[in-house]
Amino acid sequence: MTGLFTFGETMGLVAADGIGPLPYARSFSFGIGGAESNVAVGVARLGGEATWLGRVGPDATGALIAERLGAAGVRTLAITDDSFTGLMVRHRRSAQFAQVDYHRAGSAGSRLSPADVPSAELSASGVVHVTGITPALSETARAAVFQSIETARAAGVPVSVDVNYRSKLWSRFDAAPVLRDLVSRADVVFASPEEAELFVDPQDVPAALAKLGPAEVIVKDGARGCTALIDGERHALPVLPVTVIDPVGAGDAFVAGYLADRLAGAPPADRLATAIAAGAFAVTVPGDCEGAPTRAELAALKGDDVRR
Ligand code: KDG
Repeated sequence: MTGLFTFGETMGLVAADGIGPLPYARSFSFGIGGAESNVAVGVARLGGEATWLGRVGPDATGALIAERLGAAGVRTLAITDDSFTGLMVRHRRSAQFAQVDYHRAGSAGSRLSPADVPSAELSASGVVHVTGITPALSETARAAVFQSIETARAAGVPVSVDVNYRSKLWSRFDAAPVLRDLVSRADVVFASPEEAELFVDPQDVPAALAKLGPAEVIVKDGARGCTALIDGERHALPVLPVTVIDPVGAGDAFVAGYLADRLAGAPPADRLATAIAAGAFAVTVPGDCEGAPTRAELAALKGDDVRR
């Protein structure tokens, strides 16, 4: 296998339709969401091979996760656990700002453990992608992340890390040393400036992250685009002008764009251009992974007209 291998918690997503405070929401949509599976969906939509592994509960939401990811073309290794599938309740306070409540403590997804992750599969993949969310879920989930990184490194498989700090899961104080450790073991790192500043000097974030070890550092800066330091070379790209409907999932689509192109052997400048375009496409559609584009859709967007 030469594709992406990723694992983490995917949850049911109850999302208020429209924009405004939750008490005024008149209707809700039910879907799925999880940073790692969003990336897997993004890679699959772009024509890459992607495998996602995670624990789900013996409930309808767990079945929905397996079904949706499979339908999106992701090879899905869903392990059924005795506990429930976690849930998120999300509403958009404004077009740019989403608020989420988690119902996931003790969930199936949080009970992931090192024995769940098959070393042979992971070692045969083209890239292993993990996030800073999983180590915040439980001791066993944290161990699964660090053990998988060691297995990948021993097999010469590149490790990609999206820092993804979630303040509702752990404090800055608890997160900082773990996230720093994670980054120092990665080959490819994605972070926002705010996330990076939890554990590196804010003066020159790409350089400070690269100093920890990764050869490919990509700083996602929302509406300001991205900066990167890849194999010693600096890059900066602005965002593409699109109408923002829902910013959630844009970061994951960005990561998927970069990794899909990396797996396909594209040079850094092309990977970043695809990442920016995939992120732009994602914000034009409500939902976590629904907006991840295909190659044909990206080509239309690069022509600067998302309506084609
Ligand atoms: O990137 C979007 C994710 O934040 C969302 O799907 C939820 O994975 C998630 C998490 O744990 O916060």
